[in-house]
Amino acid sequence: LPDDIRRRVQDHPCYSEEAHHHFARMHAAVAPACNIQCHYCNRKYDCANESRPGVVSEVLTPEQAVRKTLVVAAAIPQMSVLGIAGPGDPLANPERVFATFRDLAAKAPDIKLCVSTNGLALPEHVDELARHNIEHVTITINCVDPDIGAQIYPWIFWQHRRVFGREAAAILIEQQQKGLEMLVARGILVKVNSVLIPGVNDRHLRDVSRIVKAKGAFLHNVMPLISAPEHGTFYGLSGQRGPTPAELQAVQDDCEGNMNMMRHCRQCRADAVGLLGEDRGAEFTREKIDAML
Ligand code: CLF
Ligand code: SF4
Repeated sequence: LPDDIRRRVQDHPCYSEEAHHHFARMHAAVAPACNIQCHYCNRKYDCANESRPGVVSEVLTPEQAVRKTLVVAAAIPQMSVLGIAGPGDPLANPERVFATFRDLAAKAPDIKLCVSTNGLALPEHVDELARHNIEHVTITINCVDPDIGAQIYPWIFWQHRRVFGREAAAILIEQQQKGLEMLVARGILVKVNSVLIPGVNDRHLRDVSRIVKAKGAFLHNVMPLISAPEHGTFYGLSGQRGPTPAELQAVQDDCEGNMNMMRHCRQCRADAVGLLGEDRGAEFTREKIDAML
């Protein structure tokens, strides 16, 4: 890796397999609203584009989020990254997200800031992300074909109206690809998450991987659809199952020829705290933080 990229990934637990043994991240759940509907989301749970969909995170105000981050950073010295990944879409809540970033950058400038989005509102926010020195952005890209997208996204909210079906998917795909290109042009590292949905996009993710790599994405993370009943099912389509571990690995292997694959994702909660795979969120509830201060 070139030196400047190495410097940027060496303490980010998601962007470097090696770093995840040594560095922790926390998520601040400051983003409740969403601007699209994914079939795999029932809105009661965290955004499944980045997070574990079966859990409900406590939404914080930006002020509460900054306080929590400072408390966690003092308690967990390996905590290097503050990510915002839900419970809805961060860029559907831009005031809350950027207020959090602004305040945190002033109080704890060493903490890296990270954000994950479905991409619909990304192009209009790229400049502001760059101004806040965000060096890591994840876009969830499940397809590059609107016919496949129409099976994943029943609607989007776009320019003050609801748009449905293939037209909605085409707009979402266009915004995602444009956002990706704009981020790469500004030197921001982009990770692409794809939710593997058997029978819907399993054969298509190789094309997604090839295209996002060609546009300069740094890393591709193919995650399994979690469709156990307690996590919500594939809403609108009955009987949709998640992939088996073997199916997931086959698709990851298939994409690998095209680009760096992330294989250590733990599908974190929108309020996760700690090393990947470890969740210390219960130690830092709002009540406990209030009691500590
Ligand atoms: Fe969070 Fe995501 Fe940033 Fe990481 S998580 S916003 S890039 S700091 Fe990481 Fe968790 Fe997988 Fe996400 S393991 S769900 S990839
Ligand atoms: Fe749900 Fe996330 Fe999809 Fe929005 S982007 S509908 S919060 S899974």
